[in-house]
Amino acid sequence: MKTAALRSALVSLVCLLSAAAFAASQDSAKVTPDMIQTGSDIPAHWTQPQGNFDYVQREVMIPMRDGVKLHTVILIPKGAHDLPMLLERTPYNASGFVRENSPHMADAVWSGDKDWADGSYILVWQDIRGKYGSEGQYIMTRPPVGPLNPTKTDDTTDAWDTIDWLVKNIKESNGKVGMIGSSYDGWTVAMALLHPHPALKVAAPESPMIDGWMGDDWYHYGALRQINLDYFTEQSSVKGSGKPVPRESYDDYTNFLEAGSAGDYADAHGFKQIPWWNRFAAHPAYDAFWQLQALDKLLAAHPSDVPTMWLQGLWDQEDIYGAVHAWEALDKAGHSANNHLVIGPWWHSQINRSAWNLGPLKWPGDTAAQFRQRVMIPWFNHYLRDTALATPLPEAMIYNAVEQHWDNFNNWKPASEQQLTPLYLQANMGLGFEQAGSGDDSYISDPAKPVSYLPRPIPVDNEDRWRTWLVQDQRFVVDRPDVLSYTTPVLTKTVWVQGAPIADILAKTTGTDGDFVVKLIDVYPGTDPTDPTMGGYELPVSLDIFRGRYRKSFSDPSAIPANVVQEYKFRLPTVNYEFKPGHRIMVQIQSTLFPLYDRNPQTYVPNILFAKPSDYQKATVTIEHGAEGHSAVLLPMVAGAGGGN
Ligand code: PG9
Repeated sequence: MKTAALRSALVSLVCLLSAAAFAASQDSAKVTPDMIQTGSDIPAHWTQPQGNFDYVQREVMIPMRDGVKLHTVILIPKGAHDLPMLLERTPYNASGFVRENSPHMADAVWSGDKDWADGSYILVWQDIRGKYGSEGQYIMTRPPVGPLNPTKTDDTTDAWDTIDWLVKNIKESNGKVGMIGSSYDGWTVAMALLHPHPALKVAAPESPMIDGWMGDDWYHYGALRQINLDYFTEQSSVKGSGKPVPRESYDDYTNFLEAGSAGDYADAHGFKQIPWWNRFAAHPAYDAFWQLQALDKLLAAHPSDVPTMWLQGLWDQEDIYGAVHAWEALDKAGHSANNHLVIGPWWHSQINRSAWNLGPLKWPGDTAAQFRQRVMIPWFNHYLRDTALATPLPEAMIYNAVEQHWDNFNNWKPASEQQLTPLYLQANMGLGFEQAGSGDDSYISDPAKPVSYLPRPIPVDNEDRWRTWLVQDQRFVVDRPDVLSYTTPVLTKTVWVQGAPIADILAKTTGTDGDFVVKLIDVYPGTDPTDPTMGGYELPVSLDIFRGRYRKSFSDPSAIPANVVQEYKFRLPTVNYEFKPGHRIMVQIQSTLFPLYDRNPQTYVPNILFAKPSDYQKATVTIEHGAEGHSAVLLPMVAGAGGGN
């Protein structure tokens, strides 16, 4: 009985507890107003707490003299006062230069900028007119105010107005500005130098685009760099970041060959909508359109007192012409005291990355970081922070890629003042300092089978292959019947070249137009015990292309008389190179470098960009090294080795 009473009491208790739990669960299922969101979960304004940040980021719209406002991103170290400002003006999205949402300024910025983000500089990036966050209209490398620009503004006035605003409004600054930037951003530095604001105290145009027709991004001596056609859509189809041209094939050799002329390719991909393409395509020769925006000439005519470091790479695959020619023009005009030339062992813009190597060429350390930290920043500090310089910057610093050190020069000679020694093409594919044997060599140049500039396939967006194509082992073309390779015997003494070699080719062709590609190559010994992969390597030391119709005048092209020997004389990129004993020197000649450069139809037409399929004809090209002319590469040879001057 006792047990039954206890059981019944327990059952009652369980029932009671269950009822209470049910009532409680009824309460917790109640929906209250704070559970419901009817608007967006994204706040109208988000503020990142930055208590632990070591910098402050400001975004401002800086007004220009015509009222247009330019979007500007400014990073200021926390608690800063009396700091100089480093300004970069860019068409490549100022906001994108601050890549990481990090509390530390050096982690927030990218690559080479980290060296400037140690708390001793205010960093400023600005979108140029018409790009990304800036107002106004975009014009590709907008020509200076003048005949090609009837407005009152250009990138000289915009830089001036920006610097003026910065020194008046950034209270944390010491009122001094340095400008820096590579490629297009190097061009904006050069433009600022045409009439610099007095607060601009120092400048470094890095791999700047200076003359787009002669030897930078668009043409080299009149041959179109058609691989850059992607740049037209990426840069000019929309205000922000445009897309490259869509491809049918993985291999760009096929894409461009099947398209026909560069103009056909552009038409097929909608380029007629882009005003820049229409202007560009109407001026294939070096007429007023190009002459009046060639910055080397403009800089020499309007020299500044701003201490300026002109930088580029020895194997700069995009703008190998600009810095050297700007510096030479200024030097010739008597302005070498404040203008310095620096050529490092770098691909295009590698000064702002790490540079332990360039393709297979390895350096003893990060040559770009070392240069930034040991030379460039102390030099900027000197002008912007009044710090002493341990040693003055020499007139020129050029890396010696063979001895792997920098050579300093206090009397670097512009190409026109150099003593040149001809290295002659000889019979039996020989090469030497004497004219030897008599004769010529011929090849058939067929526009249907152009010589590739890289081993195929050439994928469209392979950055590594693009950056290193100028150091590509040339053995991949040496067996082609349309590539002539002249080689010296094995060297017993060092041949040291410092300056710009000149190709002096005497040739005839059965066509009425044609291109000449000349490469100066270092042929490594067959074996290399320290690095077997370099055995027999054929390293291009300096190379370029020349469009035959411009042999007499860049502005006034003329048909080549068929079967009549003509001289094709053109300057190759500047070098500081030692061909060592045991190596051989090679000179290679060919008529195409495809698809980097468009094909010459080899029949004279008014505008090669719009050549028709029937204009593309095979031609027999004959290179002379005898009675009809002595083709050579003229070398700026120097005696001895090591040092500088
Ligand atoms: N080489 C690129 C460029 C400069 C100027 C005009 C067009 C292209 C660059 O890297 O910015």
